[in-house]
Amino acid sequence: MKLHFKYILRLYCDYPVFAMTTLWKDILHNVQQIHYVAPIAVDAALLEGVLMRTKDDPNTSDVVNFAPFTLLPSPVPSVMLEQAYSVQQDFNLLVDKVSQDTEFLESVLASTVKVDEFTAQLFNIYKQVLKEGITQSVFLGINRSDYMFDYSAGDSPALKQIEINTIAASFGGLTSRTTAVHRHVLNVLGKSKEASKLLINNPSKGIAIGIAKAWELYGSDRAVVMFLVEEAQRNIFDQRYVENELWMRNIRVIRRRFKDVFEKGSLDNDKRLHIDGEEIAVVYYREGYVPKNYNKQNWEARLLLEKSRAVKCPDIATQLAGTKKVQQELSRPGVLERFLPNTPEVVTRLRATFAGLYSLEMDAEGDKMVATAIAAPDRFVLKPQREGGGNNLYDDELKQVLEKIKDSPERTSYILMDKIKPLPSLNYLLRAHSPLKMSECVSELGIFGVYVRQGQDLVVNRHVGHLLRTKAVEHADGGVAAGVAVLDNPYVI
Ligand SMILES: Nc1ncnc2c1ncn2[C@@H]1O[C@H](COP(=O)(O)OP(=O)(O)O)[C@@H](O)[C@H]1O
Ligand SMILES: N[C@@H](CCC(=O)N[C@@H](CS)C(=O)NCC(=O)O)C(=O)O
Ligand SMILES: [Mg+2]
Repeated sequence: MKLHFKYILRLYCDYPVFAMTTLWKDILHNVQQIHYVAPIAVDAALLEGVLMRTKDDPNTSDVVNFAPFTLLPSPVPSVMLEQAYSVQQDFNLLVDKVSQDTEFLESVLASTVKVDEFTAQLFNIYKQVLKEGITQSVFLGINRSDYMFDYSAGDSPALKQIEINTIAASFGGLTSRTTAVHRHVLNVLGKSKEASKLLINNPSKGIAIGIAKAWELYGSDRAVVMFLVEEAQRNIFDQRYVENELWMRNIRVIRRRFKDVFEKGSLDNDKRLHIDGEEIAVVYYREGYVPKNYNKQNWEARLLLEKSRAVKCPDIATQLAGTKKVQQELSRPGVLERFLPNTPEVVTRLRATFAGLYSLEMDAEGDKMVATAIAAPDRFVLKPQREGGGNNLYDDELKQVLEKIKDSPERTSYILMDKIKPLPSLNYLLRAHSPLKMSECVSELGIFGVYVRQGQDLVVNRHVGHLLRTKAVEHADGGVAAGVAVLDNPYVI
């Protein structure tokens, strides 16, 4: 009897592993069927509007491609999805609190700003705004907390946060159209029962509702929302989904670049922001998170925006709150308690999602971690203060870089993180002009969070949907925008 119980328990515990590795087994190896259904999937994506402009022609919609996506939805254990959703409002609250703690941001980023020019520039703007006094009274956060499922401790997965994106958290629009694509693919494959299990998901609507609330609280019917957009606008359709939700609510949207703000933006006596005769209520940044987005004029434009009364999403402090260095410091004992006193259950929920994160400050603790990572580089990821994918260092490269900078303060521009070991599953990654082949893949789950604060009152705090991105295991790093990962949907197991 005892043995029997143990056997059942083991089977139960192994269930996610079993389901992760066997889902769609009957389809994946049927080459003829795959070749039949892949073009159907691509047409469905085009019909649904899962679109991206091309690399060669990023500023017209004359020729567009489907955005890359998986042929089949990928397995996601239900406990992982539930846990990720259940902690999102806590993360919203945390980011908002960190963004208001000047002393914390200053002390945590002190070494980083000495060696990282980009963080230093952002920090300078932050300081200038603080010095002049913050005129913005409504705050809007749109973030995405990203996770992978770690199987390094055995057969049951642990939800581990990769990072939280507090600026330009993307693909909430396109992903809301991918569910219909996978549903169609599964129906065509005779899996209508499975198709009906796919979750409804529309982050762009929740994001727009957040922007609309911030616009309303700004309190001027005539004012518009400004999307601050890139020079090369490949991902415009993802943005249009949010934009069109706002138009449907009778909120006018304009799209401008930093250059336009530099040339034509101005502040009035009340620090209200104006451009081309329009008053701006909300600035929604889809640009401004990497050094190459800035030249001298663009930095000036950023400063002007930050000085204004307009609701910036994010304001400069919230962008800084999303840095990797802050993420690492939040994992130190006692730090979460500083921001969330008297709510130990919230602290426990948040901390459970933290992977090992280590500082490389010029002290004994930093020395020890440098030596540990050089001795076992495959256990870690070395991360600079950058966003957008493709910046992290792994394995030999990690070792070489650490060996080079180990005695220099330059090492404090990085943080070190335990490497997550997800369980790979098989899929086909569909990308325009790429051959159809089966790949061993891993997925990253993101949950979108939206909050609005007026003065000290948090008037909105919600999770608004998810994004699953999947990449071939050969790539250690990189998202959809970087051309590595593709859009996906969770198939809950
Ligand atoms: N600790 C980790 N373990 C395994 N892979 C990781 C880890 N951290 C990051 N990655 C991979 O690197 C990618 C980029 O890292 P991330 O921290 O999200 O930086 P970015 O801001 O550039 O998106 C992730 O999407 C993930 O694929
Ligand atoms: N500028 C583009 C891309 C923005 C971008 O790369 N955002 C990052 C966060 S800073 C992201 O969410 N990337 C997801 C991915 O590329 O997979 C946009 O606004 O759509
Ligand atoms: Mg990322």
